[in-house]
Amino acid sequence: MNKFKKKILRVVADNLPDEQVDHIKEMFDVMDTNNNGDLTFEELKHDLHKYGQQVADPDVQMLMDAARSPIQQLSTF
Ligand SMILES: [Ca+2]
Repeated sequence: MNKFKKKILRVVADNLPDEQVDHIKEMFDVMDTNNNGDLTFEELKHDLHKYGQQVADPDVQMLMDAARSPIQQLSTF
């Protein structure tokens, strides 16, 4: 991940209201199909396709990074 993208993700995570972070966490939990606390590229891609979303691989990666960032920050509290 490049520095610019990292910075964007950090800003997004820092500015999300708590409810939104909760919502993202719920989504994360649903998508974490093997419940190992981590969301893999394949899990996210599979879930998006399940709901009929045809998303290109780089976009899946971007979504994964965006979803992960707030979760990882939460886990450091
Ligand atoms: Ca998983």
